[in-house]
Amino acid sequence: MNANDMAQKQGYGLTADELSFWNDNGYLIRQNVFSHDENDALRKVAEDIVDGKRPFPTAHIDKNALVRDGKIEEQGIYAMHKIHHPSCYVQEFLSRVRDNRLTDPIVDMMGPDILGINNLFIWKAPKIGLGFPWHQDMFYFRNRFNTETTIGTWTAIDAADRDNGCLYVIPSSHKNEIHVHDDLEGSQQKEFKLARGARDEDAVAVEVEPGAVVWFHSHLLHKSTDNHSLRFRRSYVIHYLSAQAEWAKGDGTYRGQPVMWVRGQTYQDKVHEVERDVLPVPKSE
Ligand SMILES: O=C(O)CCC(=O)C(=O)O
Repeated sequence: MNANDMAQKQGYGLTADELSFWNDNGYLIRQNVFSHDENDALRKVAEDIVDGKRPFPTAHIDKNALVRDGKIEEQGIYAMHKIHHPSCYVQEFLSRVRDNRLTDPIVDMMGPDILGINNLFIWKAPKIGLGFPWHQDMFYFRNRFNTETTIGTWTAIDAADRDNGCLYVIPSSHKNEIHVHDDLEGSQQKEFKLARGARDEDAVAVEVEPGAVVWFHSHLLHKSTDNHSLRFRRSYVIHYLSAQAEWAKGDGTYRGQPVMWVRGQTYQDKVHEVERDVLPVPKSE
């Protein structure tokens, strides 16, 4: 039996050392989780969406803020910031969201019943790709869900390093409460706010090869920097929630962004979603 077969048989769950690192630091990195071909296939599907070759809601396609604000002119993937919720409409992305290589570790971190609550394919274009300021994902998610944590996975489609805008994390900051997040001036993506009190001197740069995955706790302070290189820095980010979580407000009749079943059971009186395929793209789009 080769190493891959062994992993399949045993699953991709955490080793005792990984679990201990996760508990202490609030993040975890694994290299070589996805192959070059797997990443390239996803990148191609994302580009087909931008090129209009795949049906996709235009409201979920965000251009780079500098292009959006007319400060520079770029076209196609060079003009892109992200596509939002691709797994709701595109099977290849849904399969990635449900891939055991991402979700087996999450079972060990937060239990067997898992929903997907957000996902985005990010382009950080050469020279103009904008970084994400220090933030904690729970600052955003707590408006929708009552839960101890959500868990993010960040897959490197390209190599990520200090030059092209890799992630930075502050180890153990997942033990912090949620910081105040302040508005920023200038051309920013709509979602960008800055966590007050996060210090660059406490940060670790997460430099990784294509195919690596970073798991991160939703209280973990993290950021990424602008892309100063001539290379793309693409990533696919997915956020997961335990199906034991509850809606922060009301009964979830107003859900905002779609919730997806990923694995395990779901519960009628909690955040609930049944196993289903991708959604049809709304006609008005
Ligand atoms: O990919 C990046 O540059 C940062 C992504 C991020 O911080 C997030 O999705 O929360």
